[in-house]
Amino acid sequence: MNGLSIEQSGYRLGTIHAPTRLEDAGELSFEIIAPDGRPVTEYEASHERDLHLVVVRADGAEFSHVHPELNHSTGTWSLPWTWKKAGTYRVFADLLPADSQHDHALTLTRTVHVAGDFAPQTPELTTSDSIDGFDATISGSLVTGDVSQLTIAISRESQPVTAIQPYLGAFGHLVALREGDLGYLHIHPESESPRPGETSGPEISFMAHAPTPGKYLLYFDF
Ligand SMILES: [Cu+2]
Repeated sequence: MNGLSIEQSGYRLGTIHAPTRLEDAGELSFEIIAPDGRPVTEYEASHERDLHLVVVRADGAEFSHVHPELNHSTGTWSLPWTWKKAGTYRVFADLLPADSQHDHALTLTRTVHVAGDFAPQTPELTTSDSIDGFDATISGSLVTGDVSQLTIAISRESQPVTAIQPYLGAFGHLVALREGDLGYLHIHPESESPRPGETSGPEISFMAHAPTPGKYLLYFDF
């Protein structure tokens, strides 16, 4: 299972610097430290970005998938940041150092605490959700220890949405975390990479591998 450690293959996620109080507008920054102790400055892009940052509150109720900027001379990644809710967060950095021998991304993670009133939530088991007038419904079942197909259908005002545009080199990005330890699942889109000008919809399919029984938190960007 990926995404359970600060370190993977000798690469390490350094200290996360971020605002310490709720609603303070500041910056979140960090470095990826190479096995030789220096910050990594060269990366290999995947899904059009050198690094994908996922920030999730430990109860699953807060989620963001963002793309910080790299200072190429210092190796520091940063982006404007404001904490909106208190609690304990897990920060995941998904990246592939250019000089590594690996052909798949590393997922490094750290815990960050945000002080304030915190009432943990229990995400409901549901197969649908809505945002900005779009409805998403997921079908398919995760099968323990096997690869399962998950399909997400997007509609708007009960009409199927058939003009989904590519975003970061795919028609959608699914992040799946195991409830309990927030282990980070490998998810692959089922379709080929979009060609220029190509659109898709209303269904986007993924292949997911769930190593253990239990509940999984799924987040879909499109
Ligand atoms: Cu990303």
